[in-house]
Amino acid sequence: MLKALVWDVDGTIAETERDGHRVAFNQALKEFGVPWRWDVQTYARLLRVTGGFERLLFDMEGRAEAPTTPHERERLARAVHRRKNSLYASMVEKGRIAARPGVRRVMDECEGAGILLAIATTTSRSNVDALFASLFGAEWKGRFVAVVCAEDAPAKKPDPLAYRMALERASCAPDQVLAVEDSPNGMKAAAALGIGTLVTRSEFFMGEAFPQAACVCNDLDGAATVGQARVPRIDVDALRAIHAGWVGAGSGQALRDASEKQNIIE
Ligand code: XBP
Ligand code: MG
Repeated sequence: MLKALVWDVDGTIAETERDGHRVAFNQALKEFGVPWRWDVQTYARLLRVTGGFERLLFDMEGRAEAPTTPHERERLARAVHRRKNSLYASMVEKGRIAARPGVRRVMDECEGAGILLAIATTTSRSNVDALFASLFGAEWKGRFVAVVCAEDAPAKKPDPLAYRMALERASCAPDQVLAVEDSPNGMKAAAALGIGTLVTRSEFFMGEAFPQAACVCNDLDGAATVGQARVPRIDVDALRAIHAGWVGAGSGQALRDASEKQNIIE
């Protein structure tokens, strides 16, 4: 039985990256006198690195203008990242980021059907607080049985730690939940525990195939193939069918086995 829906945040709840985090990063870089900016193409490439701080550090490693010692790079990255989060929060508070299609509806329908809501994200807690207060109101926390952010799970996706903690806090087994994700790294994090994933491709990952997903759609209000059927949009019946198909086919166990085998080989 489907007990909970575990949501990713960036790219899944809202398109936060191109006009949110990226713009705030560029503003913070400017304020700190850092001479480079991230255009959309560069940011698309850097998004393969999860975590804003880690992304910045990764980018600095390839830049001649970056500080030379690892210690100095880390110090600058920390300061820029902190400022970026504060700029991002101000943008979000002004209502500049909207929820993706169908997100509010699916959350409401799940609550109506007794399906729990949880969050497993690699983004900072301050970003989740700002975004969710703006989208769902000041009382948003009461709607979620677990909210796992970067500070709780420092090993970022594709590491499964955020999902492991969300399951623990929601008192759920991997086969009692579905993850909702937008990116390959997010899907891999859920798959490592055998959790089935409904992928709602975000703008930077439209071209991805997501072979390990339980179901793939372009947004929750759009059509999707669930088992043999075509559904006009994702609703509670579709979520239950996706989940039942995933568990019934033993896909979770197969992925868990593959992931364990990979860990042994590595
Ligand atoms: C996406 C991320 C985050 C954001 C920026 O997380 O990788 O790094 O891009 O947020 P998810 P921070 O899709 O798991 O929500 O700067 O706070 O890391
Ligand atoms: Mg995401």
